[in-house]
Amino acid sequence: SAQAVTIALSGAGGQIGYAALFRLASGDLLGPKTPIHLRLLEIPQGVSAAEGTALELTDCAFPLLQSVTIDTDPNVVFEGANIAFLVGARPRTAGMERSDLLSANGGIFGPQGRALNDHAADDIRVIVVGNPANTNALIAQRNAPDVPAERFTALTRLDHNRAVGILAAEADVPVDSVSGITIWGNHSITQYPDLSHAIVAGSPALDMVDPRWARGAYIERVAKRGGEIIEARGSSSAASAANAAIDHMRDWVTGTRPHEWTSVALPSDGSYGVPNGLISSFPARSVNGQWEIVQGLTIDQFSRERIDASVTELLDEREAVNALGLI
Ligand code: NAX
Repeated sequence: SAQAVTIALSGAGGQIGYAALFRLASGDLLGPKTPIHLRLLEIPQGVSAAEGTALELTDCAFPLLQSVTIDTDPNVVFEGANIAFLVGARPRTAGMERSDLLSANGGIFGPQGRALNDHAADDIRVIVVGNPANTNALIAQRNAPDVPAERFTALTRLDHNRAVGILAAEADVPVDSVSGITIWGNHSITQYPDLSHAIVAGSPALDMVDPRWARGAYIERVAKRGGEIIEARGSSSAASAANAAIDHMRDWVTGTRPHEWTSVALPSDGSYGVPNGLISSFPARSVNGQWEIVQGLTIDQFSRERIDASVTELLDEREAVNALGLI
């Protein structure tokens, strides 16, 4: 069998952790030949729940699962990690200002970034799921100066998968007949799900669905899908979020399908006018284990305004964490 891979996951006692860990241990990420070590990070209040999950992992008797350990110290958990899912974060609670939220998360993602810098394996790949995901990823990345910046990404694949599913339902085609969708910008309400280049069953999406829907209700439905799930389920997206994080990491390691792209929040190289270094969602392909931003897409005025609005929000968040001394 292949060499064992060490996967670290923070927030292991939470609901996304519960939805992700069994799939990671069963081989959904790296296939049926790669042995897995799981390293679980929690805060003291979450350790017992993570221990329960670890007991259940034992009870699955997964052939690939070599070991599971739990710790509250990121320096211990990230030792030798090849892959890190940073899921645990400080949620916004009543009365919390945005600066309180950013500073509480800075207190998490700063130390985690330093721990990754000092202890992770040379090939470390990081995805941040915990919100505000893009800016938390930026904080971790800036605190890990010895790790190449492009190894830090944030999850917009859930938004992307939602955008695919909702378009396919509207056009009444199977999801694999849909391609060329992009989520731009921040994983927030300002995100821009863009159908300008999307294809539905071989034809431009904007010929297959009402273009007013595509640039109106559709954008809102995708951007507010998280709220729709909370209303229906009574708690936030968990299995779909775990699934998207695994899709993101699998594509990163093993490559996107030929002629297809996905959406990834990654450090900008200035493409499409997004300021350098900002962790913003782009159309991207994974080639030889590295994300490449899809180049040369035409951006019309509607798209330009939408992208700029979300990027402005990201710039504001960067400014705020900079002022707080977090980056
Ligand atoms: P839960 O509250 O169920 O679990 C979070 C877990 O993280 C808890 O067990 C908590 O003890 C732990 N935790 C908190 N701070 C930690 C730290 N410093 N180190 C290690 N563990 C820590 O939340 P869950 O539903 O699992 O969601 C986790 C995060 O994902 C939230 O921030 C949520 O907003 C975010 N989401 C992001 C999405 C995305 O598309 N980017 C979508 C899904 C999700 O809402």
